Amino acid sequence: MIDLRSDTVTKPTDEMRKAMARADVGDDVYGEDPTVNRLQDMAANMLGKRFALFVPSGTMANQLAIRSQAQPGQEIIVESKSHIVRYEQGAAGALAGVQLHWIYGERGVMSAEQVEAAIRPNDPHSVTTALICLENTHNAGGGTIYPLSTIERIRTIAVRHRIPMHLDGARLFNAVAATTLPPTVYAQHFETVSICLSKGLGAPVGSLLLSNDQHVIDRARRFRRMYGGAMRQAGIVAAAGIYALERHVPRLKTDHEHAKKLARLLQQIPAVQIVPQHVETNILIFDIVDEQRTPTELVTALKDHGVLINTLGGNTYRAVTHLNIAGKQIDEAASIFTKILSR
Ligand code: TLP
Repeated sequence: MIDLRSDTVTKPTDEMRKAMARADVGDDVYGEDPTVNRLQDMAANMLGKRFALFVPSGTMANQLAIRSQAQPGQEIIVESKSHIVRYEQGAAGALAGVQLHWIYGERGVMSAEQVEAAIRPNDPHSVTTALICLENTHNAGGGTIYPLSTIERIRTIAVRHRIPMHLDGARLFNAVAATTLPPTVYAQHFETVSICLSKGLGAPVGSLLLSNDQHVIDRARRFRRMYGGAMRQAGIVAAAGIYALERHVPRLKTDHEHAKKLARLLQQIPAVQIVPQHVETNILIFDIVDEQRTPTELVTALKDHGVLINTLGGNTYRAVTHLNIAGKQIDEAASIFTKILSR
């Protein structure tokens, strides 16, 4: 099966499993897991932040960033298709008590002007803006890399209004691999950054929340406990994260090449509408016009022939390349699409 549903489906490599089996562990609620501590230090160094907190998921990392920096009744600025808006089960409202002010970005990217216009006035009638959240790369936008110049412009506005910024960097290392900009160059503009080890980096579990602010990380640690995310001998999974950060960052370029190749091959199929230039990293978002089948039937037909993809609603679909997809499977996947869609 060529599983292009997500880069979350990757399985740990044998070497990664060996690193997990060898991991030295302790109780992380006491701060005594040496492998978790090493991962946190390593990630903090890579991102140029002083503190890091290991958490079970990207969703939790985002939610801890929100809960730790915004008060119930405040508002946060987010892009309309961001993971925080679409895929976190309304947690920002349910758990942090904040309301979302969402902006319709261009393939997930908000402009500085849009962000500035969304900041609430300092007026006793008005709700207050507590946090500005960006997502890089932007998942539902199609793996879009946030242009650094846009981040810088948004940052200037945020500083002027004294509003902290959070980066959902679940796939920050895809942006790093594609642009060759160091992660610190992105991270410096944000009070908090979340990164995921379980996406393109290929670890089975785990994310980190990073910040220079000890107070924010201390609060996040308390809320991690509240949300049920304080783990014990988590070094077993942290070891996979260390392995992934040490070995799997440069290879993300291969996933990007595969995604671009798949986009070019899919473009040749008349029923597929895709703009290959928009495929900047490992995510392809495209439309398929199929008069014969519903989206569910189409996905099932592809599955029956050995390709798995996700529907995003309407005629829109998503395919994601990753560690467990070999180059020849890109050609195979494209010919399966051609076969199914030419019937
Ligand atoms: N994304 C998943 C699904 O939840 C949609 C996927 O298959 O792409 N931020 C971003 C930008 C993400 O794409 C994801 C996961 C998360 C956060 C959440 O990570 P987890 O699944 O670890 O909670």
